[in-house]
Amino acid sequence: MLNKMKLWKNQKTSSTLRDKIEQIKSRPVPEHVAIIMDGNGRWAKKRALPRIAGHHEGMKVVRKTTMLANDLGIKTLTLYAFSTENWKRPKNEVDYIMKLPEEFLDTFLPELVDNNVRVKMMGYKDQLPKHTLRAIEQAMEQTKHNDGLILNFALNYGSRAEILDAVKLVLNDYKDGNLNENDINEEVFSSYLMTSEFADPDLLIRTSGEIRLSNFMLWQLAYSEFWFTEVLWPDFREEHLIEAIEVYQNRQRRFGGI
Ligand code: V0D
Repeated sequence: MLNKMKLWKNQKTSSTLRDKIEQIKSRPVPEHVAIIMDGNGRWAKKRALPRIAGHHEGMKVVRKTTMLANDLGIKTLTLYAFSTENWKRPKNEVDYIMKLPEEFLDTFLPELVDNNVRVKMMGYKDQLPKHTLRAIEQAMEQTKHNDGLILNFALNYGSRAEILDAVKLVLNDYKDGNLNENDINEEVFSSYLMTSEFADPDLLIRTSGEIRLSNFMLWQLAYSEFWFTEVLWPDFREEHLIEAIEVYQNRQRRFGGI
């Protein structure tokens, strides 16, 4: 009897989840969602586990989040996986993190291919270990004809450096006579950023209770909706992404018309 109850309860929860997905899809879905995946270390500490255990758990959440984003019809999912500041962490932790793309892709690349997901990366590639970059470039190559969700990993990314590099590129084009001062506007400047191929994020999610941007997509987030949660990234579930999007859709409905 108890087991039957459990079964019934589970079925009920999963059907409301499906209902909510259908509800979300009947209204405008954010085209570009960006997530700062924070709280892996804290998740591990709470369990007296090494920090790397939190990163590993966080990697599994990337998979689930990607699949749901794809189901919802989100066009681009940008995930902040590693910042230019993260090199300051202990070497063994950085070494471990740099193996995660390989582990992730060894396990999930076939599933991404099956689900028409296209893998991309933005960030400074030069400092990345060869093995990390090789795995990611292989994934980008193998998914380049997919036209479903774009899964964009921000890896060794920093927004101020990105903006300064864009300024330098602008100056170069100016110096070479390819660009006039009066032609430089927001749209043109955007085209010099690493994100030139993407629309600006409609929705930013940050987990783990920190209410700041930490040098993430400063230019691109100028008009985005923000959704913050205390939930640690390894504890982030379908229901949380759904809630964030519901909040986004309600804000759009209330303020979008004015
Ligand atoms: C650690 C939580 C997947 C954030 C998620 C190298 C911190 C798990 C990837 C990944 C990381 C990156 C590129 C790719 C496929 C997978 C990843 C890093 C960290 C930084 F093509 N998880 N993940 N990359 N963590």
